[in-house]
Amino acid sequence: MLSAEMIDKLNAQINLEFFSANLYLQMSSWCQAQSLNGCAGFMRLHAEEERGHMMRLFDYVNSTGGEAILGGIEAPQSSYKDISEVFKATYKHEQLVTTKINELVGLAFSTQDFATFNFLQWYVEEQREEEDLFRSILERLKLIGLKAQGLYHFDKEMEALAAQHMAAASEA
Ligand code: OFO
Repeated sequence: MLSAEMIDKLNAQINLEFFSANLYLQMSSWCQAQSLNGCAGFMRLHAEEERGHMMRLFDYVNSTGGEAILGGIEAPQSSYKDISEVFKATYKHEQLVTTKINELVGLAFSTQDFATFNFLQWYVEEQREEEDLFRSILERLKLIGLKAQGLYHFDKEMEALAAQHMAAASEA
């Protein structure tokens, strides 16, 4: 059985992952409205991945005799200046999620909750990958630029990246 404090913190993380899913889904809507369909598809796929992160936590809490509780979720930002602002926001958001995961790992370790400590290792690796992914997208965007032709290529690259992720997920 998990401590009450750990259940509360894991429930807060469930909500944060839900928020991440909504944030990326909203971004996909913004991208689609700008005719950046490759970016829209990538964000939509990422929103589904975030839902997976949420469900993994939800199932863990319930499997340990705790109760996963869904709280209110704040509305995500819906308008952006340009696509660069969108990806800067994703990178910043992933850094926040990493901080929260690290706090959970710290709590699990200091309270000798080694089952949760072990469970959280998947998130530690996932966050390293997520930060790396969004940082590399931002760097690519900087190189390609925001002018019409560059943007067209960037959008095509995002479409290919989403297809790659989908293929990798179906092999896993
Ligand atoms: Fe994007 O990793 Fe979950 O929130």
